[in-house]
Amino acid sequence: MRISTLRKILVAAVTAAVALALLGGSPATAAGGFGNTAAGTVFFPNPVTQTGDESLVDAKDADLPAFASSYKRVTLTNLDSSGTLTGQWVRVKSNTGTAARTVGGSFPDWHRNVDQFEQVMGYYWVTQAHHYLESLGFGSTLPAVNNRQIELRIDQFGGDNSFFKGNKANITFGKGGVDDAEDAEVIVHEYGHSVQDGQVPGFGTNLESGSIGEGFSDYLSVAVTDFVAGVPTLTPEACVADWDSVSYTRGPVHCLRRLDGTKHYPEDVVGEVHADGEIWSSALYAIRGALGATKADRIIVDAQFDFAVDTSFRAAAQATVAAAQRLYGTGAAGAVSKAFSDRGLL
Ligand SMILES: [Ca+2]
Ligand SMILES: [Ca+2]
Ligand SMILES: [Ca+2]
Ligand SMILES: [Zn+2]
Repeated sequence: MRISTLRKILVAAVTAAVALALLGGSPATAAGGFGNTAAGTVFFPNPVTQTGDESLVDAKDADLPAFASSYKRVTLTNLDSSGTLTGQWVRVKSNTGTAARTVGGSFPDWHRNVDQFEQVMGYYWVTQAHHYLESLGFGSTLPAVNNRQIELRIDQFGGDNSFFKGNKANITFGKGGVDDAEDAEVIVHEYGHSVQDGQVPGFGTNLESGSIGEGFSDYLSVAVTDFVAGVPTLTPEACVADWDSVSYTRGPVHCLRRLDGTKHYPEDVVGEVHADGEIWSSALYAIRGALGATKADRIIVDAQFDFAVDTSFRAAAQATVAAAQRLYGTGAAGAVSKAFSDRGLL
């Protein structure tokens, strides 16, 4: 499914998804079972965004001095008591390399040249993505979203690709070019697919619904990294996967895709979900610009409960306008409607 050597494809390995309603997450769901924390080292969200240096290169996974300022010691939350990367919202299930384990209650200060670094990244950023949704009220004032334990396989695929299988709660990260799980925006992109699948099991069965899946996942990757690492950013906020994309984009600014494109429906449709997803993501980004992050993201995520698995752009846009009306009234609905109609989606 590679459309060019310069554009990475996050393959949507859509299978006949069995909707496993894993409400409550893992077998160890007993209340209080995931109350543990441990320190760990991550990129926050990736070294290009953190330094503003678009000239950084993978250098075969070497821990060069140029990366030193990008390592950040953080607290991993929602862990069980095993000392492994097993928690309420994510479990790292890695079949190669040594599985990360705490030493004296903390995960050692691993850097990018060892496999355990990407494992810690995957755990931390999926958990942060879930925290972001909780911070918006999902699971309290709004319905719960993705209330299950996502399973990650880290550095398990030699190609420069990441994807999900089955019910999309099972994500594999590749290690081609920059290891995919060294970039929080790649991690959260894949998590975005699991969010939609959690809301509408099997979501994304045709071109337009699949494009919405890619566009939302790109959008969520920026929304979460903005929330956790803050804005303004040293690289363009609208740029997705600033670090992973150095391996396959020419620059000078490296982006897998962007949220601020000018594509218009239907004339810019090319029939490929990632490319066409930029029409959708730019509408979501415009809603964020008009209403602010919190209101926009409550509307965008809440609307998705009402999407059909094979929704059209138009029907999904209408559902999003309806969510804006329901949550914030006519003014917000008008702003959302304008974002979609400006792009030919309404
Ligand atoms: Ca690495
Ligand atoms: Ca990569
Ligand atoms: Ca970015
Ligand atoms: Zn994707």
